[in-house]
Amino acid sequence: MRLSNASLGQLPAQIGRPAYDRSKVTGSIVHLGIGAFHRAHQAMFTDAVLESVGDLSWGIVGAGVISADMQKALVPQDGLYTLAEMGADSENLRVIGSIVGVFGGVEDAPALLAKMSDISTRIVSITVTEKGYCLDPATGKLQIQAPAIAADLANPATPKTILGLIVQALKNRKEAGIPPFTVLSCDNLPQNGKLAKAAVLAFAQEVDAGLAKWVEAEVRFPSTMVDRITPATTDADRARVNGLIGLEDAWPVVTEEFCQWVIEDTFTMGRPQWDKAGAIFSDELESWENMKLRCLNGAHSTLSYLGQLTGRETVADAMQLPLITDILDPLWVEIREVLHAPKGVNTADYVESLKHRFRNPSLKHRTAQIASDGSQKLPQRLLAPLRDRIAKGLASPAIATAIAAWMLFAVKTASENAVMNDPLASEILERARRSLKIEEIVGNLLGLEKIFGTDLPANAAFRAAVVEKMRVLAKTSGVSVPAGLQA
Ligand code: CS2
Repeated sequence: MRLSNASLGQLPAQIGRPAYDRSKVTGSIVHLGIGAFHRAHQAMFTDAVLESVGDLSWGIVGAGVISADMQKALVPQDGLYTLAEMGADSENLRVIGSIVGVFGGVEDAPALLAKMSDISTRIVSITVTEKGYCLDPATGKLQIQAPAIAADLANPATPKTILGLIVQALKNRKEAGIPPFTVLSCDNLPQNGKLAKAAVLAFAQEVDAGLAKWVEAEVRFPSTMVDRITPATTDADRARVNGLIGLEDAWPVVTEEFCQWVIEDTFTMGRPQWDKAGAIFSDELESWENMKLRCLNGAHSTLSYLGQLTGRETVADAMQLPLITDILDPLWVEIREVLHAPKGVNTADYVESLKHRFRNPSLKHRTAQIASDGSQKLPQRLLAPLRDRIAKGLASPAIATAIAAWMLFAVKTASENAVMNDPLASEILERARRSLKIEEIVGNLLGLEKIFGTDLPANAAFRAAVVEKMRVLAKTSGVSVPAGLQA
C-alpha cells in the first residue's frame, strides 16, 4: 500500500508523522527544486513548526523545475515522504507533511507561474544547486548568453528557468498591486541572497528597467547558510525504508542527524517561526556561510577528488585513508587561518565535528556525487580562502594539493573518455586532453578563466605549488594517476 494521508494510520507506532491537520495547511511557500536536500532540510524545519507551533499558514508547494519525477513520486503520496536520519548506529524515521502541493517539470511551468504570481505565495525559496543560477563561477555575474536564460529573455511571459519564473511572477504581482514575495536562496553559494538578488536584477533589467527598480527597492533576498549532508536516495535506501515503514514510499530521503540553518531575518510578507524548530536568525551570514562553504564543502570537494583518485567510493571510506586525512588536516588549518568565525563559534570544534560527520558509516555519500560540478564549486570553497591567504602573503600548499587533485581527476576523466558532470565539462576536458606533462596540465587548466579568474594563473608561486603537489600525488602509492602522465 502506498504512503498517503489515508494510510498514515498504518505506520508502525515508532515512526513519527504529522499530528497537525494537513488539510488546513496553506501553501504559502513555493519551493523551486524539491530534491532530497530541500526535503531533508527546509521541509523538515517547516514540518517541525507546523507540528510544534500550530501555525498552519506556512506550508510548502514544491516544484521540480527541470523534471517531473518528484511530482510523479509525491502526488500519489499527497506530498508525504519519509525522512530517515542516520547516526553511526541509529536510524530515526519520520513522515514529513509540510509539502502540500507539487508542480513538476517544464510542462507545469504555467501553473507554477500562476501560483507564484498569486497573493497566497509569500516566500519563494530555492535549492537548484550552484549551476541552477547560471552565474559565471569566477565573477558571480549572470550569464545572460546562457541558452536557457537567453530563451527565457526572448519569451519572458512563458518562463522555464528559475530566474525567468521569479521575474515574471514579480512583474505580474507588481502589475496587480500585490506585494512581492521574499526570495530565499538555500544553495551553497557565498552570500547566496546577494547573488540571487544580483541575478534576478540582471534578468529584470533586460525585461523592463522599471521592474528592475521596483525589485531593487521592494523585494527581500535574505542570505542563508544551510547544512545537512544528504546523499542521493538509492534503491537500497528505498527498500530499507519501505521495509521499516510497512508502506511504499517512492522517494524517501536519507540524511544525517546534524542539521543547521542560519537565516538573515528580512522578509517581505512574514515568515514561519523556523527558530522554534532550531533555525538561527542572524545578521552574521557571511561568517556562517564562509565557515561552512570553506571548512565543510572545501574539504568535501578535496576529499571527493582524492577519493576518486584512490578508488574510494564514499566519504566515510575516504576518511579511512591516512593519505587523504593527512591532506585534509593541513587544509583545514590553512582555511581556518583566514576565517572570520561567527560570534561564539570555535572553528577548531567545528572542524572536529565535521570529521565525525564525514566518518558516519551509515551515510553512503558517494565521492562521485560531490565531485560533480567542480567548476561551480571550487571558487567559493577553495579559491576564496586561497585568495585571502595570497593577500596576506601566506603560502597554501594544502589548497594547492586540492587543486592538483581536481586537475588530475579532470585529466583522468579525459584520458578514460568518461563522463564529467559539470556545466563546463567540454571546456575542462578539452584542456585536460591537451597534454600529459604535469607542468602543461597545470598551465592549461589554470587558464580556465571562468574558474580561476586572471589573477591565479598569473601567480607564479601558486602555479609552482600546484605543479609540485601534482608531482607528489602522482608518486604517492594508492593514487591512480592518468595513464601516460609525465612528471
Ligand atoms: C556537498 C554538499 O555535493 C556537495 O558538493 O559538498 O552537498 C554538502 O553535502 C552539503 O552542503 C552539506 O550541507
